[in-house]
Amino acid sequence: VSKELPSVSPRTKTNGKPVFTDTMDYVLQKKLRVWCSSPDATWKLGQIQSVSGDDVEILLVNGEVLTLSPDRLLPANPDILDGVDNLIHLSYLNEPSVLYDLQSRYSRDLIYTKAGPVLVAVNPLKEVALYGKDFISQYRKKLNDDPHVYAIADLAFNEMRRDGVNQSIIISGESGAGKTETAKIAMQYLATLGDARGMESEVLQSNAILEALGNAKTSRNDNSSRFGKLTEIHFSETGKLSGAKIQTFEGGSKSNRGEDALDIIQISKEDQMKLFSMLAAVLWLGNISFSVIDNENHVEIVSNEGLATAAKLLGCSAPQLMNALTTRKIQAGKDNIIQKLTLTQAIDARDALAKSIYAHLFDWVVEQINHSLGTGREHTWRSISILDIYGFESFIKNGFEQFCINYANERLQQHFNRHLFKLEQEEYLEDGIDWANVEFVDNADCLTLFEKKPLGLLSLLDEESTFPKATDFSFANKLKQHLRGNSAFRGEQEGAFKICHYAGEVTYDTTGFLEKNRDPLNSELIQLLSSCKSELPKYFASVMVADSQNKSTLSWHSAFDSQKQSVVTKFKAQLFKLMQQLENTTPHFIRCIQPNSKQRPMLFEHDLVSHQLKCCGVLEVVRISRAGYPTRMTHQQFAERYGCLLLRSIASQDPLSISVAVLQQFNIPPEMYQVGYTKLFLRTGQVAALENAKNRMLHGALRIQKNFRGLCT
Ligand code: AOV
Ligand code: MG
Repeated sequence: VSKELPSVSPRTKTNGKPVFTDTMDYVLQKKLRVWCSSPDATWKLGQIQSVSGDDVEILLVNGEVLTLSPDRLLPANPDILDGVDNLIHLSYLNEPSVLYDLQSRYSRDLIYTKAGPVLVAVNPLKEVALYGKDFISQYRKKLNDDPHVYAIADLAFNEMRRDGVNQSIIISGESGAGKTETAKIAMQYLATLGDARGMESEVLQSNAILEALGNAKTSRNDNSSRFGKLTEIHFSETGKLSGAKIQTFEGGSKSNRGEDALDIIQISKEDQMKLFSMLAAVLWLGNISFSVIDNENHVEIVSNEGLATAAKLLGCSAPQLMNALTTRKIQAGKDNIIQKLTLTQAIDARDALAKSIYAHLFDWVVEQINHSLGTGREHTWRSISILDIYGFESFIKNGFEQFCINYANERLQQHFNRHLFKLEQEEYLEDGIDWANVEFVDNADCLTLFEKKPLGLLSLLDEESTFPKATDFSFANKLKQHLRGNSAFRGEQEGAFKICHYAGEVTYDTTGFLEKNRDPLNSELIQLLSSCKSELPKYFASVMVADSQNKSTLSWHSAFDSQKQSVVTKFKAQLFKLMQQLENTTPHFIRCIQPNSKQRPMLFEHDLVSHQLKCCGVLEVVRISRAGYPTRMTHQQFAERYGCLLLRSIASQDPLSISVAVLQQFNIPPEMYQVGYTKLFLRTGQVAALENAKNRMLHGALRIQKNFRGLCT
């Protein structure tokens, strides 16, 4: 956070210079290729045939002829730009052009494309021949410059060694988009690079263990991670792998699947037994059922195997476990009275206990893995962190989980924006050009909406969660009352509210917010765990108490009575810690895209992809670039490509003079380019204009000189 970053303001001024005014006029006038929007929300490619008034006649690729008004058209790129490997090279950066580019690459198994400095990875949903030792060595030796996760990992590694600065690879995208696979591919590259025998497979094995415990099948992904993960790979000063460390972040609910065989090479037999007995306890807890005993809906446990076996595995007596699940102590004056739980309360208590054991068990496994991957073999110097985190979510119905996930994504998006903006500035500054007119979009309003004290979403949620009489409805009303003036907030119908996120508006249903925000584990359950004879439950209880004690100034009884931290407060603290860690690294971004909703290879659904490109901010990066100078060519490259078009010879033959002469000859307006020390920076559309001029001149030349060959490259 302490890093010096440019101030971020929602500036859209362009110093009065037009950025993108007459493109369509130009396209119409020159009868160029266009995208035609059709009623079914797809785009069709065609060539303008004639223009009369508001009627534009277009010949489509399939031979069909359409007549449309210009507002249904967007400029298409010249065909030399078909399937470019960096979207920044497109002269026209509109939605159909970006989709067409990604799709045409995807159909050739080119699943990686750059969007400026960001890597876009479209999930192939099948095996693609892009990985393994040969590819790793190609990227290491710079023999392959196709965009790739390996190239990103290689860049991070080189920058780490060159600058002595920790790096991060931040992977985001929606469920099933390929984040975890991408993270593994990056790890594979880095582990191979590190070249320390044995260690490589250990790092990769840690994924298998965590996936066995932390993944579950969902409708979107057969192997969906239910946790966010930051894997730090440590290196010695000589670039050798020296260790690894894993941190996990909880998003919403956890899966309770534990029956998979675990491949736990690094954990002792004794610890494996502890792990398995806790997994078994969680499963047996799930088998405990209750029966209602009176007309107030109070319950007792149906005497079954579940209770006895779970108690035995936890190391407590069956009556102890039964009391913890069916009663609650309430303080009345100086006395404690025992209150019986209702059926719903008892079921909640049972599930809370199972989930909590599972969550703490997961954290304990992470600790064990970290212990065995710990540094020590080689002296640790710097690290590369790989973040595999849940992406922005927007469903028909959105609840507390989406609220937390999207809040985290707002924070990450801010990091992303600031960094990319900074990079952009740095490149302009390095080449000595005026950069003051780069647009920038900011999500500070939305973050303020979440974090402002005392009148922000998180504070208001916490406040309402402590009122015993509060309901999800009263919470929604409270938000409306206090946040109405905020530009990123909208009140909705009863029990709902809307947030304007960077990736679009999301309506949240407040049902369950208060309950989910309260720590579900009551003191009976913590006390039960602490009185168990088995080692792990006791350990979990001590962790819970330590967690809820703020800097351990409180006795442990008051700790879980009054100082329990809410779920969002803990979530925010975790997120801030993560952001702080990331701020101290040089970030590299990978945005994963799910190509279709059927988990089928070779199928590319435009709507779905386009939505994700917006959500993960790819269009935004592209837009930022468009406001700047997306085309960068060295004077040398530019002179080679367009120098042949010069009609008059010029005095100096150096590339810079040739470039400037070309720009002048074609009357490229001065606000459309900037001449840097080494490169020429061009605004969007300018390369297309030059290409067009070049083609016309070449065709003219062809007519004159039939055997014309290779005058220009
Ligand atoms: P996720 O991590 O983004 O979802 P995964 O990484 O688990 O998604 O990918 C989902 C599935 O897509 C994998 O199980 C593979 O079958 C396939 N896949 C992804 N990337 C590749 C690739 N590069 N090559 C081949 N197959 C791939 V979630 O964890 O649900 O947010 O919570
Ligand atoms: Mg995953």
